[in-house]
Amino acid sequence: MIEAIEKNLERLINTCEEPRLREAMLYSALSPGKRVRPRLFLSACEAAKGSYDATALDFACCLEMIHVYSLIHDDLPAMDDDDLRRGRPTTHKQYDEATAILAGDALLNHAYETMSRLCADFFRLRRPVIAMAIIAKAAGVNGMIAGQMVDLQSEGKKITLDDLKGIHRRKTGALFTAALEAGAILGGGTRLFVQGMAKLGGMVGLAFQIRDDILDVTATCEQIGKMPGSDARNEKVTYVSLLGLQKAEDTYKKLSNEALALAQSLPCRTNSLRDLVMQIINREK
Ligand code: GRG
Repeated sequence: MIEAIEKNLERLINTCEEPRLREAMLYSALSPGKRVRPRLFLSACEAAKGSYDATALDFACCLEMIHVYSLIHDDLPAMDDDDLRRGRPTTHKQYDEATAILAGDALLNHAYETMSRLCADFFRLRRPVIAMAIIAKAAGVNGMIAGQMVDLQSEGKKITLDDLKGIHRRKTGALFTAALEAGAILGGGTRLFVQGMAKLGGMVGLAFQIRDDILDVTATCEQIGKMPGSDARNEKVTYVSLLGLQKAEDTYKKLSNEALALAQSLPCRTNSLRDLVMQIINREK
């Protein structure tokens, strides 16, 4: 699945005709990421329909392009100012700030251009339109972008666990939820199935983010492909800084078990989603 996602990402980005822009987009998108969001999308589609097709693969790559844009912009000096991502220099370090901003903008726009083309091709079917609307909302002004705004505003401030959950829900959880919800919709899942998937996405997204908070203090640079300790350097409140490492681990384990139980209770047509949730939960990088 990862190979298919990466090949298709390359194909979609290669339609960009401007050489420097295309190179920076390819550099950022094809660097070794885990491809969690597109895999969740395709697994949800498989869970509903038994398989995925070329349209679903394009949709999944759009989610990854939106995610990569958010990483490029998050790493910029105006935001988290990071030098390393996925074990390589960040896009503004490899190129320059202007190119990184444009590569991020270009990936975001290319995602919507691609999804709207798919919707137009399927104009008699509502499912792709609904899937695109769900992804757009999750990435948008009340989703990931809002989460990032509040996250930046909260640096160095005292916030509560509920505030932190709100940041994680929008900054990280929104795209996870959208991946499973939109994938299940494109796969033709029933309303109840889609609701279950959305709930699972929220749980996996929060668990993933708590794990990220933990890895930032326990992992090595080689393991996570970026400098550990960046949360403390940026004075970010995290599960670890609020609860301490042990309680953060306990919360993470509890939430992971609940997510796994939910994944097991959903009537999936294939095992790929359950296996992927297990992999995400047990991740070491
Ligand atoms: C710039 C609008 C805007 C949003 C930025 C994604 C994000 C929001 C910031 C990245 C910083 C961060 C720690 C976000 C939490 C989500 C997260 C853990 C992102 C990294 O995702 P992975 O681990 O990365 O899936 P790979 O490289 O594997 O794709």
